[in-house]
This record gives sequence, structure tokens and C-alpha cells, in this order.
Amino acid sequence: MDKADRGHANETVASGQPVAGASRRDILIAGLAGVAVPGLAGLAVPLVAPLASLPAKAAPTVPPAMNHAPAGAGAPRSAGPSFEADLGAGSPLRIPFTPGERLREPEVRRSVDGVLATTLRAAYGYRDIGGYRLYLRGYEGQMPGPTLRVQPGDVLRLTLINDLPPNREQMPAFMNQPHMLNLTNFHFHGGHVSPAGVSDNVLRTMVPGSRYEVEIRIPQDHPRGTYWYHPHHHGSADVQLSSGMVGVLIIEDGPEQVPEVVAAKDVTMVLGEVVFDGFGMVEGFEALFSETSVRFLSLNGQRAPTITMRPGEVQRWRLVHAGYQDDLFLHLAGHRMEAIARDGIGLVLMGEGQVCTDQPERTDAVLIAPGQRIDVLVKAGAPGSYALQALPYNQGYPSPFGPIATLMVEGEPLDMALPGRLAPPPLPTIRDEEITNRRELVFSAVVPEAEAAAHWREFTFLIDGKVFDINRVDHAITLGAVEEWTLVNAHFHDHIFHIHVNPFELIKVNGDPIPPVWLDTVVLPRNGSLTFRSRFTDFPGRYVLHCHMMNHEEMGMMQLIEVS
Ligand SMILES: [Cu+2]
Repeated sequence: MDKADRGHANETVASGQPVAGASRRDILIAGLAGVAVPGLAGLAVPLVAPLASLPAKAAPTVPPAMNHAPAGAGAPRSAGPSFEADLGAGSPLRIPFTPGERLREPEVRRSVDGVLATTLRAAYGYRDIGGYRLYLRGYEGQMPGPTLRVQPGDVLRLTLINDLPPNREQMPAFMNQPHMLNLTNFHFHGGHVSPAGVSDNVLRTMVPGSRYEVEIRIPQDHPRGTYWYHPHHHGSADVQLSSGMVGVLIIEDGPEQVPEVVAAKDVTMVLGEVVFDGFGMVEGFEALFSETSVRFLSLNGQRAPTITMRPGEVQRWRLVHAGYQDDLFLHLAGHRMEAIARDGIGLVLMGEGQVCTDQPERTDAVLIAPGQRIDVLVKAGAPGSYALQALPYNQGYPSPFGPIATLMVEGEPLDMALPGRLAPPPLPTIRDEEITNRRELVFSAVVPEAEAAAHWREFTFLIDGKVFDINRVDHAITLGAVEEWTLVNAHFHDHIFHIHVNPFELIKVNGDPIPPVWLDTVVLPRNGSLTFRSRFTDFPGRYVLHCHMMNHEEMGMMQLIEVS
């Protein structure tokens, strides 16, 4: 099934009709035989698939030994001791699903008296989403994990408990492939904080069966906005992130915020790409690569939920793309989504800073890449039902598209306004005379001849012609340096540049000057370039830059920086 077909499958799913080359019975039988179903990854999912509705004639083909449901609290609850209910023992576990449930926001944990002390327990758990019961790694049994809300100047004091099972495999000879999937650590994405010691140190290793302290001091002058957290251990980060080990970290607004934004309801919205193998799990690149594996999109761990607003109401949606690999070109029918901040940093003008390599003329859609955050204001129109969806988009290959949520506008009208101006930008622009050094980085890939059919081991993702080596410092930078970097993409796919600790001020796209915009994650156009400036102030230590398409990062598209 190619990308286009997959997108159409999503649309067909929305009407409740199974699309597919294999019948539900085929899937059922294959699942019961205890094998991964070839091609299952491409199958569309009927939105409502109650087990009780399975065709009774499938029953005689079941081996007697399979005539029981798996034990354990997470096993599917059957209506009674009926044989038909037991048929749910096939994997992935199919459960009833009706779209349109109310959007849930992640649990919020707030700092008290300058400290947010909390626990994040990493463990496997069953997650029900979009007609499947999956078995995935997660934080605190939630997907996404709890939202952490802090103030500038606060201390984030986490106890990270790694309750994942022991790693049973040997270390591979080649490190730039998924390995040791239950090692973890903690990364505060976008945090201008120390990368050293027990702070935002992605070079730490947290082994299963142990607990670790993480203490991150957030500077008093940190930009207030939308950030997020996820694991970053090389070898396991991709599998863990794509399983849903993600959460939002909000540095709350200050007195400079404009009244129209203060008045708007603040809604956290975590975009995800739900992927899994024939067992309802994510255990390697067989589930994550190639990009054709994306099955459906999610919002706050829900498939096709409903967002409610009153006519005329203004809401602030904190969009976080916590998916592992693909861009999303968001469109809300009948409404505009006006960007007021990108990557946690307030914009000067609403809507500015969008870098689109495809359909740049479209102003009614918001491009968000994995790792990016965009705060948008939405003013609800007339009562009715409006689709929030990802539109078809070309990032060098087709991005996933399909339904994400439904906006229901209903109830008594509210008279709320969009702001005429935004809060003053938190970071001063970098002037020419500040620059102390310049660098050029080249992103490239080695791809096999028959790319679409190739095995993931046939691809190599490189920066400056090399894959990541944790023992090699690629950029030695003097503390206090102010540098201008040009990133060149020699590949015919877009990549997504992210650097830890210090945000950057993007000033050129493909050599053309743009109104400067501060970001920490940006689309690097295929066969193109970006130029940005950054201040390497405050924090010495070792940390990384990488492609935030997590498959690429895991395969070596990452470099080590040392600031001293
Ligand atoms: Cu990449």
C-alpha cells in the first residue's frame, strides 16, 4: 500500500467502512496462528469492531490450545465466558471504538514554592486507542505523560523510575541502530538549561530496575512557553518516544502576556503518530521504518476526539508534535489557527515564521514538524462541526494525512477578541557585529536504488559525511561564542534540525533572508539550506544536535557538541 492509499484509507475509515485487501476474518485467523500478519501494517481499521460481531464461522479454524484469553489485568474484558469473546486473543488486540469522545488533557503537575518535585515511572502498560489495545512503554501509565507546569526560576526535581524490563540482547557492533530498548534518560526539549550532571543530560544511562534523580534549574529569564520532554538515550529514544513516552512542559505566562491571550482557555494538544507491530507493540524499526508504517494520527493519545468551543470564543491551543517522524500540515475547516509562539518563544507578529517546502502559498494551514511546538489562537465561528485534519503534504515523501479531531462549536456565544499585538519578544535579535564564528554543516543520506522497497539497514543518514560517534566531539565551542551556522541539506528529503540547550534565530531559508524567528527545531529543506545565529552562553558541557526525525537520529544523524 503506498502513501496515497494510506491517506485514502484514513478517509474511508472515517466513514466507518473497512477498506482493505484482507477481511477481518483473515486478520483474526492470522492473529490466532501466532504470527505477525504480513501487510497488516497497511490495513485500514474499521472504527467500530466489537469482538462480538466477528463472524461465527471463523471459530472452527481456531486451534484448541488458543481457546483462552491472555491472563493479566490488561487482558481484554469479555462480556462473559463466550468463545467469541476469546477470539480477541489475536494481536493486535482489537476493541470497540467510537470516534468523537471528548478531548482529554494530560494530568497537570504544578510547581509549589519554586519546586516541582514529582516522579516519572517508565513502564509497559496497555493503552486503548482508536480500536486497539496496545502494549507500550509510557510514563506514569499515561499517554502522553503528565504535563509539568513551572515558572522561570523554578527547580524541576524528578525521580525517574525505570521499571522497564531488563534488556536481554547483546550490545550491537554498530551503535547507530535501535538497541538496548529499555535503557532510558530524560530530555527537556527546548530547555535553556544545563546539559551537565543530573540536569538535562542526554548522555546519562538509566538502566531498568533503578531510580534516578534529575534536577533541572530553570533560569529566571527563561522564555515562557510550551516545551516538552521525552527520553533521549541513543539506541532506544526512537522506540520509546514513538511508543508515547512524551509529555508537555509549560513555563507559564508572566505579567507581560497580552490580555486577549490571558483570557483565552489554555488547551494542551499533543499530536502523535500511532504505530505498532503485529503484536500491538513497538520493538524496533520493523514497526517504525519505512515511514509507511504510520497507521493513524492521535491527539492527546486519542483517535478522532471532539474539541468544544462556544461561538466567538478564543482558545489558545498549545500544539506539540510528539510524533516520531513525519510532518503534519494542519487545517481546521472554517477557521484560522493564528500562531503566537513557536518552540515556546513568543512571535513578534501573529502567524510568522512558517517554513514550508511544499505549498508555501497556502496561508490557511499550519505546518508542524516532529519536535516543534506552535501556540495558536483559534476564534470559533458559527455553531457547527468542523474537521481538524492533516492535509496531504510533500516532505520529500508524502506526509501522513487524515482526520485528527472534530471541533464542535455550540452553546451561548462569547464575545472574545484576537489580540492586536503580541507580548514583546523575549529574546533580543543577534546583530552582525556580535558574530564570533561561522560554521557549515551538511546533512546527507545514502539511499538504496529501490528506496520504497528497501530494508532500513540499507539507508545511512549523515552529518558532515559521518554517523554519530558518542566518543567524538564534532563541534568544540567556546562558552560565550555567538555563531552563525549554515545548514546544507544535500538529500532529496526534508530533514528536521534540532539543537539542545540554546535556541537559534533563523535568518535565511535557501539563502534568502526572512524576518528573523527564534526556534529550537526547524525543517531543513530538501536540496536547500538554512542560516541561523545562536548564542552559546551560560551553560558549558556536552550535548547534541540531530535530526528530529527519530529514525534518522537513531541511525546516526546526530553530532556531539562541547561548550567549554
Ligand atoms: Cu532526518
